[in-house]
Amino acid sequence: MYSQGLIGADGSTNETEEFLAAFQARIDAEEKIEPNDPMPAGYRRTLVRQIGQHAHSEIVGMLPEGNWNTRAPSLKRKAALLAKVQDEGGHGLYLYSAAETLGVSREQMTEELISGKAKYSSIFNYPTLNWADMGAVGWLVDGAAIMNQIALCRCSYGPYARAMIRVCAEESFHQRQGYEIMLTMCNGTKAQKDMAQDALNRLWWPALMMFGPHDGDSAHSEQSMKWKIKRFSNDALRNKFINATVPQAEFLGLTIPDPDLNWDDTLNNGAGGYVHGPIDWDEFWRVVNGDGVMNRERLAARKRAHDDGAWVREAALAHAEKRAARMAAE
Ligand code: BYC
Repeated sequence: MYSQGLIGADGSTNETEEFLAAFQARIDAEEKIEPNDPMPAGYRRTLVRQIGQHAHSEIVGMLPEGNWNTRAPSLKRKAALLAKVQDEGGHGLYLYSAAETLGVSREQMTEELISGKAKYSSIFNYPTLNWADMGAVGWLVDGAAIMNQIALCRCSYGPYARAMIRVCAEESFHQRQGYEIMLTMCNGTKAQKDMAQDALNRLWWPALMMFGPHDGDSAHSEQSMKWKIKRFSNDALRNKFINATVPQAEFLGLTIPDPDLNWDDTLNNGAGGYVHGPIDWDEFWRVVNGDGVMNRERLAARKRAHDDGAWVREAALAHAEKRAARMAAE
């Protein structure tokens, strides 16, 4: 059993029906899968893909907000923003570590990011143009991230699920931090409230796109839900997010930029829910495939950071070699 779940050089696997059924039975029984457990190659591949993309999103996600660290309007705002951006870096590191437990190296993942081969969340390819965007990013982007990640705390893969618990605690603080910026601006001057509305107008649709394509167009959802990597479909989470966020916009006195947004009493077993207007999927795929406003700049910034850090990696290696030589001599 333990030798199964391996991928041959030609991409084939040696998985028997019995092996796959035994694995599915563990998933169905809500057992957590741990790094040394046997697992189908497809399960491992899906996790490496998703956790890798998630890690990259956290790391690239530091850039749009890092852009405002030097221009925060007060010391208090600056301290909170710095801490938030550092938290995102920490999330990236937990996630790279979780992916490493599946046999992929951090170097390989980094190479795939800076070469443009790996995906990361589309949302981070939009620019942050003014201070209100810091409020809207915290409120909407971290809000969408939590909606997705709360479900991931129950992911069947143990290291990913455990990483998500701490990430969610921090993201929920980030969301409140963003909402509080929006609240302050909406209670400020007319110009400030207009900035808040403008940020919502620009970031609403990209935030909805964070949840991925509609269920019928989502290549991986069905299998990922069967393996309990995903607990909810893309549309289900998007709808939960809209239902939670519209009342928050109303409290701010802001208008959701969707003329087709409608309440439907019959949804969610009679509890009701919003129905949203059409999402521009052409824009989504353009951004995902590298042609958004900020894609090139984001990758260039990551590459620059990697190149600038070369001396640290070299020094750490030289130190490790010196230490090993000293230990060998003792
Ligand atoms: N952007 O079959 P589907 C954060 C890709 S960071 C780009 O539905 P899946 C934060 C998808 O990868 C938030 N690509 O895929 C950080 C797939 O392509 P491949 C990041 C997207 O995996 C700093 C293809 O489209 N959160 O929280 O079943 C500051 C087909 O999609 C996107 C996560 O990564 C997108 N929006 O479902 C603030 C959460 N959507 O791989 C906040 C973990 C889809 O076949 N990830 N694609 O080439 C997930 O939950 C799932 O991977 C997704 C997509 C729901 C995103």
